[in-house]
Amino acid sequence: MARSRPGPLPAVLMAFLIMAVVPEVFGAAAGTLSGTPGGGEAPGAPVREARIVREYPHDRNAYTQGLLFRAGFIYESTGLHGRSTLREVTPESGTVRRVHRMPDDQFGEGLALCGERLIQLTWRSGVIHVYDRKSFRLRGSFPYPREGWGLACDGKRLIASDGTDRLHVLDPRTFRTLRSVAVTDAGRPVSRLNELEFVEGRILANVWGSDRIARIHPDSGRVEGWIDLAALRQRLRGTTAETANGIAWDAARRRLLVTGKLWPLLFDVNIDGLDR
Ligand SMILES: [Ca+2]
Repeated sequence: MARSRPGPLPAVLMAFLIMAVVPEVFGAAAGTLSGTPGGGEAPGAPVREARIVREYPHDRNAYTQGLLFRAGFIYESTGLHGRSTLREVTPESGTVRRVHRMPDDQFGEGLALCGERLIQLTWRSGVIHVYDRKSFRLRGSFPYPREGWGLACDGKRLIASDGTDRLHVLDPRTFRTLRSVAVTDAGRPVSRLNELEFVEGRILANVWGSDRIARIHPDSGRVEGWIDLAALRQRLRGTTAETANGIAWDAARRRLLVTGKLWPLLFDVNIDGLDR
C-alpha cells in the first residue's frame, strides 16, 4: 500500500476545504442579498394584487400629492412650484370643477377632510392651509414644524407623513403633534411614506418611489398587508407617469380610487380579499 508523503497532504486538504466551504459562503451571501428564506429575516406582510375595475381620465399635468373623495367629488392637492393647486374634480370625467391656485413659492402636498374643512400641507413652506369645502375659500394658514408629505383624517384623528417611517397624529384643530408612531413590516422600518387614506380603521399609505401601498394599523404602526399596483403600471406604459401617489376611499360605494403624479388615469381598483 502506497503511503502519501507528509508534504502534499495538507495542500490536498486545503484544496478540498476551499472547494467545500466557498460555495457555502457564496450561497449564504446570495440568500441574504435576495432576501430569500434562509437569509434569516422574517417574511414581510402578505402582498395582494390590485385589479382594475374601471379607468377614468385624470389630468396628466396634475402632480398629485393629496387625494380624497367626498359627496361625489374628488378633492385633490397638486404640487410643484408655480403649479400647485387645490382642486375639486368629477371623478368619472376628470373635469376640474373648481381650482384654488397656490402662491408660486409653495409646493402643495397632502390633503385631508375633517368635517367640512379641507386641510392642505405644503412641502417645505412650514404652513398648513385650511379651506372651507363648500365655498372653496381659504379660511386660514397655520405654522407646521416639519416637511409636509401625506395627510388623512378619520373625523377624530389627523395623521401626517413626512417622508420617513414615522406617522404623526395631529390635533385636527391646533395641528399640534400628539404622538408619533414608527411604521414597520416584520420589524423592519418602512420609510418614504407618502399619500395617506383611512379605510375602515386602517391607514393606506403610498410609498414614494414604489408601486406598492402599505396597509398599516394606526396604533401599532405595523404593516398588515401590501397592495401591488403592477396592473395599473402596465396601463401607464408610454406615458410620463411618475410614482403612484393618491388614494381616495368612496365609503358609500366602496370604491378605492388610485392615481399618481402625472398619471393620465384614475383607477377604481378591487383588491383581492376586499369585499365590495
Ligand atoms: Ca388620500
